[in-house]
Amino acid sequence: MAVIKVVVLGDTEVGKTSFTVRWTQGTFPNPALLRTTVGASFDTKKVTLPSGREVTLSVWDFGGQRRFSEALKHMIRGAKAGLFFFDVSHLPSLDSLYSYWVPAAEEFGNFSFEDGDGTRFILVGNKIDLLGSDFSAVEAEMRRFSERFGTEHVLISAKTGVGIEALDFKFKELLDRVLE
Ligand code: G3D
Ligand code: MG
Repeated sequence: MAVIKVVVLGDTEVGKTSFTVRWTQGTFPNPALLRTTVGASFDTKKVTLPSGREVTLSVWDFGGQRRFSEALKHMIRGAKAGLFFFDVSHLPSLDSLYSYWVPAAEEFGNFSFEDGDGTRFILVGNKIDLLGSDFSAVEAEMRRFSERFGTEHVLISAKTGVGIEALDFKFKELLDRVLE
């Protein structure tokens, strides 16, 4: 079965590990475990795509600080698709996607957003459980990102699980398109 490398990119503390664990194992991780993430780690997940095709995802979650750029380079190289993660209750983490994580994907992963590689990524706004009921401002910001880079976007809470099923489905559709 084909193994597809997937990267989860974004600042520390935005919830990448919480999401990855929940997505691949179905549980919200114990906080004590989160702190042990050092460098990059990966989990695998067998999925059936909407087309019926079966693939194994190796989901790479970058746990290090930006300064560990050698590890980051290694992690991004060879990835076919990914998620750009930010914390909706802390918008500087969205700015970091523009200033650091998108350029890192272009430099280390040979993705070109000008040439349409945005279709290989989904922008994920995490922690909507902290946001109250008015998502319009953050949705406007997410649309702006998506229009610029050609991604799709979703709102989730890795903590409550809201939105994860929708993200899972969108991502499988994405994989069917990019693996053709
Ligand atoms: P990272 O892997 O991107 O660095 P983590 O982020 O998954 O380690 O999560 C960072 C902190 O955010 C953790 O809290 C985690 O429990 C919390 N978190 C992750 N996702 C959500 C979410 O959807 N909602 C809320 N409210 N919190 C979330 P601690 O306190 O353990 O540092
Ligand atoms: Mg982490």
